[in-house]
Amino acid sequence: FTPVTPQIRETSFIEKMKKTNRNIVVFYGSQTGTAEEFANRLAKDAQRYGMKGMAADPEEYDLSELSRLKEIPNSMTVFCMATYGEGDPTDNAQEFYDWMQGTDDDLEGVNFAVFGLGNKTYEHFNATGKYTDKRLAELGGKRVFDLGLGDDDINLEEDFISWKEQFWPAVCEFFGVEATGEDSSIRQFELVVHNDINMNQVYNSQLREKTRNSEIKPFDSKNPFLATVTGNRKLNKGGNRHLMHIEFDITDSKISFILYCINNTYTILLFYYRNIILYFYIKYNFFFFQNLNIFIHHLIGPLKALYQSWVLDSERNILAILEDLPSLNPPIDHLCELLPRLQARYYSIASSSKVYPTSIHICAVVIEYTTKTERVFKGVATNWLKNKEVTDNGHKLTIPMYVRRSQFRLPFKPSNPIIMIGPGTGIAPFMGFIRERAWQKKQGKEAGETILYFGCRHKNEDFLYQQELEEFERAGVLTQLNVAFSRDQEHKIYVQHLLKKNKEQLWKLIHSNNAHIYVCGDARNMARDVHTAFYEIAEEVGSLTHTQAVDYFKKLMTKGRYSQDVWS
Ligand code: 2AM
Repeated sequence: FTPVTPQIRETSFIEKMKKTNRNIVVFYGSQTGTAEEFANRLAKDAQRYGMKGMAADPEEYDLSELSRLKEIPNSMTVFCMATYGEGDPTDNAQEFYDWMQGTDDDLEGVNFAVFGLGNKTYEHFNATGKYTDKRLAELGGKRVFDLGLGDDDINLEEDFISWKEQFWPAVCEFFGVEATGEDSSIRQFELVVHNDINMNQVYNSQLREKTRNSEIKPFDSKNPFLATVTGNRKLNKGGNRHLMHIEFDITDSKISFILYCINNTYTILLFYYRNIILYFYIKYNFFFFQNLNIFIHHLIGPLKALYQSWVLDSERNILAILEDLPSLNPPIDHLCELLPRLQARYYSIASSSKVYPTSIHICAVVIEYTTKTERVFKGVATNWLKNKEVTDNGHKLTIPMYVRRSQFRLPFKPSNPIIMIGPGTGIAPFMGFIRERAWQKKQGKEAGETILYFGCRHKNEDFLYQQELEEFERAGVLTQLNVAFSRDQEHKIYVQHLLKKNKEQLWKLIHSNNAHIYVCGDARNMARDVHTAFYEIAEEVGSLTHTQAVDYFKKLMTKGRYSQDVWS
């Protein structure tokens, strides 16, 4: 498949819009691709209303030109902005975000709308979308339609569609235009049959190392480092799951990890490219379900409940839909357009750059289960990683990756006590923390109390890094190792139950000794229940009211003394 229009680099979006005769630009702050996909859909929708749109990565354009948008008649800009981590913008929107904070440009005459992508299980729900909407208005921009707040915890796709359904009529009214009623027919791809082709020139999904023209620029999502896999082992002893520990060699990468990683953990990112999508499509039988909306939203119209149960709850991916609805027979070029780009995956780093400066370790659980329609669902990234065996026959297996900075880091002063809570693979960053504390101790620094709360199903099955943890405890690096085995007895024992048991000690560490709390793992249940346990401790031992307790931990968070690295 060949893209219809060749890519031309142009950093002025205004010039590009003028040259290509467009009047709507949809910028996306996207980390995992959803905001990017929404932006593409909005840009495409525009032609239904006789307008012409383009989606754009803010990192690739000079956003300080925003005030010039009014040079284009009947123009507007839309921002699809995802919020990440502790209310942060995505990497590709960081520069734009900084610009908004610092600028006093006059945006009078610039028409805009914002759709935010967030998740209610996180404290700073949609902070970036809210800020963008507020700031553009403060600078004098004209809000054409109200801010949309998508919640990924429930159904982000539905939130987006509902917003979009009201957004376009508002835009039409604003510009005094009417819908043409025609669906877009412009294709991004076209099917070309090549009869005579040199197979050596066919992309076979192997990434080749690019010659880097700048030694200073760090590796990033658009320019990943190809790291060699130097270790891959199963961590659990039994059970039918596969928990893995993988090691990558980053020698020669000059990765900033080595330069900046003082007391920091990092999040590692692995990813793929669009080109191998069909390969995965066949091999792994996977797909993001949201994209199917484009297909079947028209089919089922208002029957959202049916969509929820037949597609989402039954986890039917594109392949399953095509199998189960044989009358759906989309042309392959159209299908290609609907397939989302494979996205980068983030993992917490389980190693410390102090101890292993040239390697990075991660720990992850391989996703595999049977869906309601009796199909086997295999997580793409974890199954891909699982099969990355270390071979010594001279053929090196590599993985494209880069490292991004994370807020999740050890306290600046090694003497501060730390309380780490990480059940399951939530242990990963703490292995890095503990190794770093061991290193600090060896350097003669006075390390404060180092307390770990880990949880797993069975002592003899999935007690990850058991041997290492017990050795750290014996050596006095880990001053307390608490493990909750949830299924070794009749009733469940979870990390928060153990926290409650040690409430006096914990409250003293937090309230009087300046302890830092870290929570890593499942966001939806564990992180919330742990939070509640801390409220109860503050109420029971510290005699605070519930409101005071909530306030107390909110303050700890803003001071960076209660950090979470959680996922749902
Ligand atoms: P379970 O699967 O037996 O319910 C790592 O996944 C560990 O976290 C498992 O032992 C799991 O127990 C436990 N876990 C599940 N839900 C939890 C929750 N809400 N809070 C804390 N731990 C939880």
